[in-house]
Amino acid sequence: MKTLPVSCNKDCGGGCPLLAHVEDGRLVKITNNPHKNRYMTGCVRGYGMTHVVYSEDRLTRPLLRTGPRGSGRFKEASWDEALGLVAGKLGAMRDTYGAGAVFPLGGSGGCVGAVHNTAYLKDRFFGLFGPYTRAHGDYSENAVEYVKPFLFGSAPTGLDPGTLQFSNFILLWGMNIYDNRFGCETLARVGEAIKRGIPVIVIDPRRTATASRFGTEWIPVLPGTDSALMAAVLFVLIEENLVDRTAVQRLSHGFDHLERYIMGESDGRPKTPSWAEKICGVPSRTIRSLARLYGFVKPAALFPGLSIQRTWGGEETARFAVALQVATGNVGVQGGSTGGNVLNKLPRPVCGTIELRRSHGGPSIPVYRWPDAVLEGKKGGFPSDIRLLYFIGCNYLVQGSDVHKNIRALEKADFSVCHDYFLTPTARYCDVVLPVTTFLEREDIVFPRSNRLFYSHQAVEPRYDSKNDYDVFCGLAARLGFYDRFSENRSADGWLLHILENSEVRDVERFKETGIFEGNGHLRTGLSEFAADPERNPLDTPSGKIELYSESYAAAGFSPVAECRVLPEDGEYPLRLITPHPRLRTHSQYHNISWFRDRQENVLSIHPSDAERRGIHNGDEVLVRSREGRMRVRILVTEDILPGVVSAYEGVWPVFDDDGTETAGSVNVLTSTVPTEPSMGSRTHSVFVEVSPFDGGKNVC
Ligand SMILES: Nc1nc2c(c(=O)[nH]1)N[C@H]1C(S)=C(S)[C@@H](COP(=O)(O)OP(=O)(O)OC[C@H]3O[C@@H](n4cnc5c(=O)[nH]c(N)nc54)[C@H](O)[C@@H]3O)O[C@H]1N2
Ligand SMILES: Nc1nc2c(c(=O)[nH]1)N[C@H]1C(S)=C(S)[C@@H](COP(=O)(O)OP(=O)(O)OC[C@H]3O[C@@H](n4cnc5c(=O)[nH]c(N)nc54)[C@H](O)[C@@H]3O)O[C@H]1N2
Ligand SMILES: [Mo]
Repeated sequence: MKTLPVSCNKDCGGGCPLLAHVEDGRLVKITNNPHKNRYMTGCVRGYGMTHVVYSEDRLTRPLLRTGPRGSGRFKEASWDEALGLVAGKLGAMRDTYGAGAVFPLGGSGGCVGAVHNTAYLKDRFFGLFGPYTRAHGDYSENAVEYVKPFLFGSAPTGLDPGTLQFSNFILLWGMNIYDNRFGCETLARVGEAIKRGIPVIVIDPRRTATASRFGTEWIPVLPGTDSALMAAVLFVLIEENLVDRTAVQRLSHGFDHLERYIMGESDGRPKTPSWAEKICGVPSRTIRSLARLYGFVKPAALFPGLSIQRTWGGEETARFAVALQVATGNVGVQGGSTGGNVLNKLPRPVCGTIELRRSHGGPSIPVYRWPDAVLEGKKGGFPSDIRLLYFIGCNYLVQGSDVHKNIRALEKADFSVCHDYFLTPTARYCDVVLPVTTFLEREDIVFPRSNRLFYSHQAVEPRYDSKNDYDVFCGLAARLGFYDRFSENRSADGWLLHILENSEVRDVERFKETGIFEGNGHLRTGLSEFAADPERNPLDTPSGKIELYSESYAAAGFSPVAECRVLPEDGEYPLRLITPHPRLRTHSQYHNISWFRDRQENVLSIHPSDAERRGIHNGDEVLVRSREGRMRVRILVTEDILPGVVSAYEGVWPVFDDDGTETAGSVNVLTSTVPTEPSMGSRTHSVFVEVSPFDGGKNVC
């Protein structure tokens, strides 16, 4: 038996230090890397990768479609035939319609590596191919990333989780650290804080495992209304003289404008707790005590979850979250936070990637609107007419909002390609499916969300006839005449060596042996230099400070200060649906693996009062309807969710019955591609639905 350090290379904010146990060339099990510190842990999705690598569903050879799209009818082909076909189509498309007809999508599937990184590889390949149509932004953090430059300029934000040892109060605002990964240390650090006896408040429409196991208090809030709650917390801070005026003065610009809005001087509506209660459902007493706690106890770390910005008006919650941290003097203070984003964006040890940095030059479309762009093209106001779809490291048929629309977009394309290791619903609709390796079948450097690098060894040989994404692109680049520029005449391992040679890592052997390279300092708080001396270390914003009032933001037609912006209620669809991330999947990954599927229930949670009103009992099958689609699912009646809210996890692979009703619980049949503006980002947590008992199909309208 040999053991090799590996690291889970998934889009889950983890990037965990693991150890592969290999016997006779076969992966036997995965455990934690013994060289990790005591706070780092892997999770079940990393330990369980053996089920993925050896799954019977693994794609074995390239597939060419023979039946209608989505039918699942394919024939096997050699790599030469498949690559020849794809390269031929790409070249012909570019010659006939221009590179703008080609639309590559994805890049999150295996996305935290230096070389085998579907985002970098896609951009590198298509960047050399020509001015293709690019999808910009992302599904995860679009709204917060959009507002950050207006607030902070280009300064990196975030904190090392070790700094939580200095916090005297932690506020998890729409964040579920128990089920979701945000780096591999956060959970243990918050756990330690709890043991110290500090308050940890969880603000979430659901009583999650985070709230029940880690929270000292759960504050349920109606989804998509956090901007009202935040405004009212600010109101109390102002009214009760709890604002740290010195910090506000030193660090920010425009608090006076925000204050006028909060106190109702600009619009005649003071944002009092009782005003907010009607919008967000949190009792005004609770709002007041939350504000007092946050105003008095320092330092306090406010973590704005990404969920609160994947809502209608998510830009506002992201801006308010920063205003709250400024107002309480917690910005850039150890134990406080810099809450631009919950994911640590602080620098990592010097280490390159295979990314090709150059300007793209082609048309660009917000990723949240990809199916609209395919379906509507220039006639619909989009910058290009798209004909060829290229999916790599994503399952957007399932994960993009409005599954029916996604299917129509895939049906409309002239040609489509997918790299994956399973025949996902997206791959099923493609013309060519190319089987690729998992992270355990190739060598890479992985970037965790901390000041470290992880080395991930190739633990086993690639299964069947699968190739690395890198080698697939090499094959296509060779056929299209730009192999030299794409590969720079290096193999994937050659790239790794090249990157290591130019990195901060001096002792490469030791790095490979332990799998962990420690950067300098793990107690960093973003913006700390600025906060310590804003005169000497100004931000690169117009005022040099955090801009709570921004003229340039207002140029997009929105308020220059954060404001309460909530999706108006919909009488026909009275329940608010949220679709959080599941513990036992990374989005849609693992859904097809029975070991995981059997342990992750796909149900719709509803409060007893809402169930009773609709004649629904626990365990019933129900019909969920939105303006976009219909879904059948089993119901879980529970007190662990706020009345008026229903919740089902994202990531189920859809199954349709004859009349188009989804029957497996794939929530994106219910969501909409109308984005939150101005960021044009995802609003999957702002969806209105109605739920009714399922009566065997008679109530389907
Ligand atoms: N196990 C696992 N971990 C993951 C992932 C995964 O798929 N599986 N995905 C990773 C990725 S790519 C991302 S982007 C992050 C996602 O991170 P988040 O966006 O933070 O995750 P969600 O599960 O959508 O939401 C977190 C919590 O917020 C609550 N919530 C939903 N809407 C609202 C709201 O309007 N207000 C408030 N206050 N709370 C709300 C949900 O009930 C949930 O408990 O997680 C990462 N980690
Ligand atoms: N309703 C709802 N929808 C959501 C969300 C939500 O909260 N609610 N969350 C959104 C968020 S935050 C995100 S990030 C997106 C995620 O959307 P996606 O990125 O589409 O999600 P995954 O299901 O993780 O799909 C990744 C695919 O890449 C494949 N893969 C893994 N590793 C590799 C590799 O190395 N190479 C290749 N070629 N393929 C690989 C996997 O098998 C999988 O099929 O979903 C979004 N969709
Ligand atoms: Mo995400």
